[in-house]
Amino acid sequence: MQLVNRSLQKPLLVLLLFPLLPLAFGIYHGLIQALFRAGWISEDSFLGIEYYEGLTGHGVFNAIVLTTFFAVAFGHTIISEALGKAIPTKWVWWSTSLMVVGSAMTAIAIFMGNSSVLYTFYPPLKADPMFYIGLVVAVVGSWIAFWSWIPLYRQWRREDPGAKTPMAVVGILTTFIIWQICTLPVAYELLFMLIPWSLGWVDTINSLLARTLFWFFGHALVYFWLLPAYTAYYALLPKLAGGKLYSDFAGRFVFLVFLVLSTPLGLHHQFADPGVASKWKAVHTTLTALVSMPSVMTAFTIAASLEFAARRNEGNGLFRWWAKLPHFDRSRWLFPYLFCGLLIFIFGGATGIVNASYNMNAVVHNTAWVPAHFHFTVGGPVFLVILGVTLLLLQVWTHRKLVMPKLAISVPYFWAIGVMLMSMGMFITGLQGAPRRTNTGMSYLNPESEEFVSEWAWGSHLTSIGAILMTLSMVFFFVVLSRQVIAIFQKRHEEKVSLEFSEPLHNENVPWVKNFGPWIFAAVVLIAIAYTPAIMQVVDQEVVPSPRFAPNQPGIPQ
Ligand code: HAS
Repeated sequence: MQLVNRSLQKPLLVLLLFPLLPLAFGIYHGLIQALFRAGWISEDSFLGIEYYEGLTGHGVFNAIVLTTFFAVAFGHTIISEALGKAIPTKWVWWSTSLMVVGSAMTAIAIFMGNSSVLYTFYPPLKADPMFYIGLVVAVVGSWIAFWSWIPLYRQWRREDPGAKTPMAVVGILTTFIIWQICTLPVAYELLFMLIPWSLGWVDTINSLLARTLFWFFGHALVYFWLLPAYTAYYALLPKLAGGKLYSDFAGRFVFLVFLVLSTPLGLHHQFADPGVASKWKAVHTTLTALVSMPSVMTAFTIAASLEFAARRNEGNGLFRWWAKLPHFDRSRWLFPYLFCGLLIFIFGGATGIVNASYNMNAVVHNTAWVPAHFHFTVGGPVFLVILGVTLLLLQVWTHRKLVMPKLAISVPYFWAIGVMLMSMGMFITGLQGAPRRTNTGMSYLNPESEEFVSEWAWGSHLTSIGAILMTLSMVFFFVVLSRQVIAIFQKRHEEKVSLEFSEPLHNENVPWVKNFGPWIFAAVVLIAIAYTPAIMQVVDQEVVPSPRFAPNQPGIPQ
């Protein structure tokens, strides 16, 4: 495959490297939170950053900024390499610049200290207008990237009408079609509700409508995070393992089912909210159960692809073939990033299914169980694929081989063990009733505090040990990354690196998974059915005016 447009190198480096700066803050704050909650350090360790301010940064930088920049960078690379099309540099710069400016505005608003609204920005928590405007600008930047790919894809289809769209392109276009659909409701929330309210143009806000619009976007957001990882699993992992993708049809079907089912199920985040009838929550619960199916299919398809690769490499036995996978092969250092992510995701998926059960959700909602679940998902496969593929894309765009493959291989293993311990600790304390968040200055493990809960000690200590290992893993990652960046500027060792896409073992030819059109139509119809009555019910309710609240002073309007 040919990399067609080297003029994209600079914006691509910006997309890959810029979000790693705020990520470093996000990682630091994650560690501090865990140690503080376990009573190992005092409030002073937050370095003057208030708990909710840091938590807002942790969520926004790690879960929104990093993931969006990565998805766009991965998308540019896939469209360039798999379709062999030159993306107009002008559009890439426009998109990248808006994303950088928007993210910087939001970051400044967070660090000004008056935007501690968390990544969910639920009213009546109110942020500085710059927080919301920055988010809008960044999202528009990501849209422009997607729009620049559409004419290239259509041109590619016209040139070769019978050809199958490459799997990586199916994956990345599905990701961005979902993104385009799901960002519309949150754009409405931001433009017509939160921004006028934060500017003081209107006095009141319908908090329940804002939450509903947020989750209309918010659950699809998790698939916007996940699907670039699935793109790597289907398009890169089988080849990396030394084999082939077990079923071409399964991959295409999985992405297209996600396209239909990712959005119309956000009410499963609002089971505890009054004001939305149970029957609509039940519809969303059913759709949530259905959206687990493409992940279950992925588990089987990818496991079969890995088994095929290992047996090809003389692996045998029921489980012994695992040993024949390239877990520590320096020339295939990316493998453990993807593989460890899959292992972690087994637990992320199982706990997601617990969350999705109406009754069991009542036990775990708003407890430490929920962050444990999402560190097994967005902090597992999603994050490890981002780390590994970022290193890969740096090589692709700068023509430098990875300089420290041995250290790079240690990163996913330390991360995986760390995230397992951290999340296990939070599962335990969550089931014991530990809340998901805590008030500023409150560690439940300070024996001198009135809030001291001795039963949560064991799990919280486990969480802290895990958080330390995760931080260590990130230190290793940043060493590898810094060394790689230095190599880019030392103008030597130029060596072409390309994305190596997997071949299918079974190359089924199923016509109804060839076009996006019918699936987009089905998605829009299903969203209309699942959301229209629920939103009408929320809109019809009388708005109870609420003053502004700040999380660091619960109960005290600001
Ligand atoms: Fe979730 C809350 C339900 C998946 C992220 N989720 C969250 C939040 C986040 C999040 C961030 O129903 C917190 C939001 C907040 O701030 O309040 N989630 C689910 C369900 C799934 C699920 C049913 N979540 C994800 C993914 C995420 C993510 C993916 C990020 C990327 N989640 C919920 C619910 C809540 C929730 C409720 C609300 C909780 C509350 O009360 O607040 C499913 O999609 C999961 C399906 C996954 C599987 C796993 C498949 C396994 C694979 C690995 C195979 C391994 C191999 C390795 C091949 C069924 C693919 C080889 C192995 C061999 C054995 C050979």
